[in-house]
Amino acid sequence: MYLSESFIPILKNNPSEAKIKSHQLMLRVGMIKQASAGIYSWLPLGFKVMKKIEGIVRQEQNKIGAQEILMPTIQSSEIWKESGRYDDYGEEMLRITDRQKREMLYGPTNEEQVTEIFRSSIKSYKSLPQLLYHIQWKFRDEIRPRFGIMRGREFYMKDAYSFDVSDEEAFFSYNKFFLSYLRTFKRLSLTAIPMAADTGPIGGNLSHEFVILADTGESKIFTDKRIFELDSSNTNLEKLSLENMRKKYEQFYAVTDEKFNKEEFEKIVSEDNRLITKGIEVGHIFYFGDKYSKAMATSVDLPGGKKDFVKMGSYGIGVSRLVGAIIEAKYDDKKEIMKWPLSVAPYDIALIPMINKNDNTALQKANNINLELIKNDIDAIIDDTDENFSSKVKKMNLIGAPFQIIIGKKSDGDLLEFKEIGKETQNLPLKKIVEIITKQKSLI
Ligand code: P5A
Repeated sequence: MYLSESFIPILKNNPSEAKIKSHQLMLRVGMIKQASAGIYSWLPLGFKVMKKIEGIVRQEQNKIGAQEILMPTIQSSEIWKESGRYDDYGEEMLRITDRQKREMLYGPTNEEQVTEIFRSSIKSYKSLPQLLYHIQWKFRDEIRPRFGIMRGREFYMKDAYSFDVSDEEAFFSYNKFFLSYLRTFKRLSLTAIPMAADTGPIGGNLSHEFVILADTGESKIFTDKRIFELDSSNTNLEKLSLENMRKKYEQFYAVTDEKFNKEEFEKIVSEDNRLITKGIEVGHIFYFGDKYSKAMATSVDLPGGKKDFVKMGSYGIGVSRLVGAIIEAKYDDKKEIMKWPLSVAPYDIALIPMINKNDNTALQKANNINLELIKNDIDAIIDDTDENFSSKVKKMNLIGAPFQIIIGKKSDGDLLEFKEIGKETQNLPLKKIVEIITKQKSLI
């Protein structure tokens, strides 16, 4: 893709309305455009990143046996009246009346809708467990939408729902999502810590928030530092392996402020290991047993002829928020250098030819390099403009492709000036460059 033909409206300076670096960068490089308070259009660069995040989230859901569906954004008030949340949800719910005067709403979450789907088809314990998810826009009329897409009113969420026959089986499902979340965030190059959390309007008494550390985060967290050293790569999807993994995490104190108890914290965690800081909530999982199934008369036949309400959990990932969360983690706003993890980068590599007015040999060379990259499934952006070198590099540093090739005076012969962002420049032949990128892509 040529930069001159792309829709990447880059601003010279940081927009003054943005208070945190992710919001600054997203506006600066034209990833999003505000439509109204807390509501955004996604422009090509931002949309590409969000879609890549969505793809990884989807793969990791599928790996634990969750099945994808798509529920609507607009829901009927009837099911919310059944669950009792129509009134409880209050002003955060956007209520709509259609032309027949029916009360509708823009879904803030889908526990009711998915329970309605489940109860119309599944009648027996033999069909359990069921793990269903969708990736869909949500609307919450947040009182203070802020920080761009971090706390939007309209936002993109992956929400999954589990249906089980007993508490024991339901914990098994809960633990599968727990593992899937650790794997998902790792593939996005984030260290997300599961923290015991409050359940708020979703309900239930077992819940973990997945939080990444960031000074600009809205969650205050209290934790034992040693939790950062844990690793779940040896865990498999067997019941016992999953239980042990969760125990491993739960042995360390890690809570959000609603669950914080100073006395307990100071008793359990030695001074050296205490960490009190801020973070961004990128995921949240809940177990609420029969809260919705009871209210919405959703039961299954058990062996022996009895019936019982199904046991449910729900599991959310903020897909649009993750775009901002990754920027908070990876953007050096002092040097104005963004380094997207290769797994979600809008482009794999930037080609920066030094173009003189009457000489387009460097651009020609960039085109030839690009043909070879395309053959190898490597997605490049080429700065084909005749701006000066330093402003070209500046722009590409903001766009944030993890690799760059500079095609200038020095690039005679086969060796190219190749740079992995954050590392020293190397002179390498194209074949070697392709090898390096292909290898890193295979590890995503
Ligand atoms: C779990 C899935 C739920 O809604 N019901 C279905 C449960 N949980 S949650 O914690 O309320 O939201 C899940 C994740 O969505 C992101 N999120 C937001 N992102 C951007 N703007 C918002 N206003 C917003 N609200 C929630 C968070 O990442 C949260 O963890």
